Amino acid sequence: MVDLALPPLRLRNIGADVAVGDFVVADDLGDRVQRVLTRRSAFVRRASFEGSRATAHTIAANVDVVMLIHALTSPPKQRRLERELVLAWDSGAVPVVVLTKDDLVDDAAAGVAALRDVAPGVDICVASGITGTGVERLRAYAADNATIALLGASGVGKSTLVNALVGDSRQHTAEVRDGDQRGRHTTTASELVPLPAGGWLIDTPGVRAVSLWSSGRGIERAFADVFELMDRCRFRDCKHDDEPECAVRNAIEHGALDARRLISMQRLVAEEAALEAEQRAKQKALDRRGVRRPRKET
Ligand SMILES: Nc1nc2c(ncn2[C@@H]2O[C@H](COP(=O)(O)OP(=O)(O)O)[C@@H](O)[C@H]2O)c(=O)[nH]1
Ligand SMILES: [Mg+2]
Ligand SMILES: [Zn+2]
Repeated sequence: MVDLALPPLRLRNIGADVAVGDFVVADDLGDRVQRVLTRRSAFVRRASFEGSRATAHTIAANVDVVMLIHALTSPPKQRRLERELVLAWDSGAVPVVVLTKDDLVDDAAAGVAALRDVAPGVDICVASGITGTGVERLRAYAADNATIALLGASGVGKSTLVNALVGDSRQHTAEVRDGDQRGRHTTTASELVPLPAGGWLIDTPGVRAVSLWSSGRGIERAFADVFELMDRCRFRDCKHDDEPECAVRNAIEHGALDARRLISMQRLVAEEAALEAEQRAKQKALDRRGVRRPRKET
C-alpha cells in the first residue's frame, strides 16, 4: 500500500507497458514495476513514432470519462472528433465533448451545432478555463471519485481546464512569459492530478494524430446513427452505393445524414481492417521467432 500523502514513489519500469492511471505492484525492494494490474479501461492509439508499425501507445489507463477537448476559436474538426470518439468508446470510458475558450467567441452555440451530428448520444459542454464558465458541470463528471482524462490537440486549453477544475494553477499552461518570450510551458508527459473533492484528472500532452488501434465496438458506437440506418437497408450486404431501398442513401438524399459521415465511417472501417491484418502479420512473425504472446491477466 502506498501512502498518498508521501511524495510519489519512483518506480523503475523495465519492459512493462505502463501508462498513466495504471495500478502497479512494485517488487519487494519497491523500486521496480513487477506487475501491471488488469485495466478497467484504456485509451489506446496507434503509436505515431517512426517505425511504429502495429505498435500500441496507451495514452491513459483506468479512465472513467474521456473529455475530448476542442477549442471554439478554431474551425470545428468533425473528422478528428469522429476518430477520437471511436477511440474513446473502444477504451471503455464514457466520452464527453468539451468546447473551450467560450469567452473568446460570440456564438458558442454555432460551435456546438457544428459538432452535434458527429457525436450522437454524447454530451457536449461549453467551457472556459479562464472565466470558469461550464467548469462546475464538468466537475460533476468526477463524482464518485471518477478518473477523467483530458484529450485534445496542443493549445486547446487542457492544462488551463485542469487548473480551473482543481481550482489552482498547478498545471503549466502554454502562456508565453512577458518580456523574454521564453519559458513556454507545455505538458510533455501525462500527469495524474487529484481533485480536491475526490476523483482524478489526467492531463495529456497534445496528441496530433489519432490513429485507431483496437477494434472493439467503437466505430459502431461513434457512428450509431449510420449503423441504425444500415440496419434498415433492404440488403444485408448493402454497400450504400446504388442498391435499391438503401436507407443510408435515402437519408443522405433527404438531408438527414451528411454524406461525409458515411465516407468517414467507411474509411475507419477500412483502417481497422488493415490494422487487424497488420497486427495478425506481426503476431505471426513473432510466433515464428518463438516469442510468446504476452500472457493476459484474468
Ligand atoms: N481566453 C481563453 N484562453 C484560454 C482558455 N483555455 C486556454 N486558453 C489559453 O490557450 C493557451 C493554451 O492553453 P493550454 O491550457 O496550455 O493548452 P493545452 O496545450 O491544451 O494544455 C494558453 O495561452 C491559455 O491561456 C480559455 O478558456 N479562454
Ligand atoms: Mg497542456
Ligand atoms: Zn444501404
